[in-house]
Amino acid sequence: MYQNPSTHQEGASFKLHYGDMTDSSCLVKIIAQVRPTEIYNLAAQSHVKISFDLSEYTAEVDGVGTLRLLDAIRTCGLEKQVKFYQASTSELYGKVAETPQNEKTPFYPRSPYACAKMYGFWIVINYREAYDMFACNGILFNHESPRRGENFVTRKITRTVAKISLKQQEVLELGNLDSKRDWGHARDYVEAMWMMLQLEKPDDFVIATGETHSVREFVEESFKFIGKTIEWRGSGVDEIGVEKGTDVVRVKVNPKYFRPTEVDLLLGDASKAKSVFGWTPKVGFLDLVKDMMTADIELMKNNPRA
Ligand code: G4F
Repeated sequence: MYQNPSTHQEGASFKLHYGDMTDSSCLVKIIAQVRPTEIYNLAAQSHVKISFDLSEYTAEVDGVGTLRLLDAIRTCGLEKQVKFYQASTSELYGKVAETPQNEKTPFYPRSPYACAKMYGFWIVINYREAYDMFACNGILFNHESPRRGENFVTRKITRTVAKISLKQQEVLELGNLDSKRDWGHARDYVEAMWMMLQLEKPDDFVIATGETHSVREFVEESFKFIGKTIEWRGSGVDEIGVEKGTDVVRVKVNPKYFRPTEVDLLLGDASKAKSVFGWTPKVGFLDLVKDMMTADIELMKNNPRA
């Protein structure tokens, strides 16, 4: 089911239905028609910075939307047949109480997005306990791939660095270079979502790599991939990244990308997922950068306007 209306394709191995997380009756109709055995609730306004501008909408879709979907399952009388996956998030840890973060770490959300997801997290647990539903929270740390939206930091970096390598662009503008994330590959994380729903008993799990890297390191590794070394000069909003050997400015800080409240450091401990269903990530940080850079160079070569 999609958050926004999209096409309805006949004859494909999947079918897309029009749907909207703010419209209960359409959720009921789709579930009644499809009678699914598994539902993965990945629908969200998922951009943290945008959630400060669209705070009420984000609460509607990410928070109350989760409730609507759970209620739609009950309205269709399918609460004993459907297994439900909720895309919970490491953003719940926000201003972290401990490092690394695990399933027992207290939450301290730092954005309207994280506050909405906190409601989603708890309503899933409440419906699991109240109605004996098979409902799991996957507390996924950042997961990236060449399909990542272009306004998230990893993809913004790999797209721009790919354009710089092809001389289609000169400089990359970013916000906070020092924030640290536990970045994994989306392919590994989707497998973990599915594995959660194959368990005998529903539960909540952290999915993470157990490694953390700064935005600055992601930039450095992306430039390394195209054979350029970045040297940092200055500090704060005046910091720049210059290309070693040529002194061409390649990275600038633009405060418009700062958030009113930031999440400085995320690092997950996925040992529960490992011990309960044997999940470990296959793709490490450098291979993730490589995969995204390779795909974006190919994309920009074939379509410089992309
Ligand atoms: O890539 P980001 O926008 O991802 P963020 O905020 O960590 O959220 C993503 O991961 C969460 C899982 O933990 C999901 F729940 C959520 O839906 C989303 O998928 O930003 C990562 C970091 C932030 O600290 C941000 O301030 O990068 C910093 N950053 C620095 N410059 C930037 C930029 N982020 C963006 N989007 N754009 C910049 O220019």
